[in-house]
Amino acid sequence: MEREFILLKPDTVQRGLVGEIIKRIENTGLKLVAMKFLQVTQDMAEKHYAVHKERPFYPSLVKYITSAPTVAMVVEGPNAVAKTRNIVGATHPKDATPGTIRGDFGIDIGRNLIHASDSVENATYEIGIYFTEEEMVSWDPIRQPWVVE
Ligand code: D4T
Repeated sequence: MEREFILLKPDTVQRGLVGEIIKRIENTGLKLVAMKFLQVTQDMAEKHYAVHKERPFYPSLVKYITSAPTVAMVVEGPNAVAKTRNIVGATHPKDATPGTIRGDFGIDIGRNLIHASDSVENATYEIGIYFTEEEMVSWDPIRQPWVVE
């Protein structure tokens, strides 16, 4: 069982695509365990993107992610990281396959709609920036036996 961290970025909220994108995540069968609507602070953005600190796009990335509200989510299930990254699509929307979120809704790498952690380790780190352990909801979706054998 894996936990994956997902952030619907400010462009998703500003464009009114929150419902559309959450629907795709829900449709996978992954279990929602936490969700909140929040404005990312400078401090959170610096922690989240610390790995990119020396990259030329870092200042604009931090400005973008803090520029309007976001939706943070945690989902859980077998292969949660790989499954989520697959439905998100390639980092640059121009390379993202049609049918993926970035492939269907994006054109610019600086407005790529959604973040999803690229490993279980990074998911754990990023969940810790956005949520407390107490905010993880323990529940059993009634559909679960029809989703996971
Ligand atoms: P995130 O982290 O947002 O899910 O994206 P990816 O995991 O797909 O991609 P990433 O970590 O390599 O990049 C983080 C973030 O930086 C933006 N970016 C990236 C950018 O604006 N210009 C660039 O050249 C790159 C490589 C987009 C995603």
